[in-house]
Amino acid sequence: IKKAFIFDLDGVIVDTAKYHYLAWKKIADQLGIDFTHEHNELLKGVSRIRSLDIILDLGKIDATQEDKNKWLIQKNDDYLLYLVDMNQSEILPGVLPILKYLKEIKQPIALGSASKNARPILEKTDIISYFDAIVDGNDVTNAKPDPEVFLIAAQKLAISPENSIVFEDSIAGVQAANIGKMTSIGIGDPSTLYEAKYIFNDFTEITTQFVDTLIQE
Ligand code: B16
Ligand code: MG
Repeated sequence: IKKAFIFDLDGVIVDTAKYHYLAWKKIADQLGIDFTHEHNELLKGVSRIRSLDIILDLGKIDATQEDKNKWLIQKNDDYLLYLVDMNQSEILPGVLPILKYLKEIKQPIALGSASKNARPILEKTDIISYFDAIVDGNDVTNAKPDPEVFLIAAQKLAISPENSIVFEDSIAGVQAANIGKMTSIGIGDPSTLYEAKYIFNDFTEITTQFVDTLIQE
């Protein structure tokens, strides 16, 4: 049987979550908004525009569309600077062996990311060829926790949602997978990702045996 293995990008394949945080933090500091790592959890998996709104809400700031556009551009410019030197060494531990294993056993693989920068990141880290389908922030209208991004990914792989498995580091992404009736696998802190069906601290804890059981489930 074939299952769709759908990977989130930021925080699952690469640790770009830290770069998103730094770029947002700079804007929050400029605006005098207290923006902690805890607040940042709310931004994971969330679109760029929605992220800015969440930060402005934290500071109870009412901004014009013009200002918002300016900050959105600044955030992405700063974020892209962190990506300039990115290479395969930034792939999180344990991810590559699982991608290789899935390829070896001919299971379909997709990317399901909210990021509009997903393709360049997959190219820089030299793993784009593993993906049979790529669905990112440029392809969706509804952000996670809406399941749209994962549903399109499964559709592109011609696999039903029930036979789809989603690896996610964000609360919004785990909820999106659950709402889409997919098997959710949380990667990260169990105290934030408790809604996931399975939770692992990172990919080094995911074995090929576990992958096999997912396929048979
Ligand atoms: P961009 P993922 C998400 O990617 C990030 O988790 C989230 O923090 C970010 O705001 C969003 O992408 C948009 O990213 O600004 O690059 O378009 O986790 O869904 O892969
Ligand atoms: Mg993520």
